[in-house]
Amino acid sequence: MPQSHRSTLTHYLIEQRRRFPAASGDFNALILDVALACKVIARAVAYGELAVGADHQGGIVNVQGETQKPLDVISNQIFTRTSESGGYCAGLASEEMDAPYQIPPQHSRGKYLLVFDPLDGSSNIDVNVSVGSIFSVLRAPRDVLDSRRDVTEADFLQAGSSQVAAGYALYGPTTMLVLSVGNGVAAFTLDPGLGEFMLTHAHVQVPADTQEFAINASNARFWEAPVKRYVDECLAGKTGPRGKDFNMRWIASMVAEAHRILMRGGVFLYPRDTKDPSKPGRLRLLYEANPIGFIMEQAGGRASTGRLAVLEVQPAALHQRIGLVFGSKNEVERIERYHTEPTQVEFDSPLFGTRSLFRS
Ligand code: AFP
Repeated sequence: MPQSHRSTLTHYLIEQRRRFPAASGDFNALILDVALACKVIARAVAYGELAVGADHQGGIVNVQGETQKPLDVISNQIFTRTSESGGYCAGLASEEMDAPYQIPPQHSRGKYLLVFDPLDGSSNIDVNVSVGSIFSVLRAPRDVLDSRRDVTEADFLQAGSSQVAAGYALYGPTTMLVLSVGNGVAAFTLDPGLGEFMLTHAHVQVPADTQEFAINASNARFWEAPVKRYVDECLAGKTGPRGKDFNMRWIASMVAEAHRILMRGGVFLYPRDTKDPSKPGRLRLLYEANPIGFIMEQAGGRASTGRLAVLEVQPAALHQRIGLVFGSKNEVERIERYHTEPTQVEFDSPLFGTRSLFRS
């Protein structure tokens, strides 16, 4: 049932803009473009297999009879097309594109850089798990605006603390948009009848404590000692040093894990490990860690590499990967503390001690 008494995303943005009397309105318009892209992607995701059929050769075709592109490629096109024409962006960067995307000459250029992962979790879309789009808004450097030059990779290499806004859309049982414009976190639910994002969670706060953690345990043999210690203690539950039982979840769609943690607390780890020495982590700093880190910190949680706040990391490359731990503040701080303390095996752990399941 539509709930017209609720605020829309547009109302929320207008209210937030009152904090900046000199604002031009470009920022709000950019966020509304991003929200539009998310609505279009939500629809594409919702059609799933209904959007595809087989051609005479058995290939996969869409309803227009064209060869079907993977949904992450389609989502990238939707994000790009929706945000290039408004005149609010100086350039775009996407997890799906090797280099920064230049705003075509027929469109005017604006003062923001938009960074996005158009469809996070897409490798699991075949099994119908929740997936999402993650985005981050940065300011274009002054000389880009003055010279109107093309953007370069270096323009995007800004620490997460410089983000103007960040958010994600989650395509689950309902489509939600979660947004921070640097003044807390608000969550909106898409009313499919009205096509509007309605404010449903005005001040999202991550509980400081939790008894739920998320990690891909198949990587256990590659973890560093502080992570092993942390997980080991959680698994030991009431009988271990934590003195309480923990629950575990792993969806393999970070945006869905982030949403669960935002709604009820928890801690997520995709830490630096030794699996592939060329990749000091699985997740991307600019497209995943920074925007989710911004949201977590704005909701009273914490996001860290394990060693320092993720928002303080100076990016070195557009597609840089990084170890990431985020969620309930006290738990993330504990994991950071374990990275500074000498590792002690305090008890005979079922996972890593003498009775270890994962002994290397
Ligand atoms: P995809 O977008 O390629 O599906 O990757 C998803 C992801 O970056 C993140 O959303 C998950 O937490 C993580 O990968 C899952 O990785 P594992 O497959 O190693 O569990």
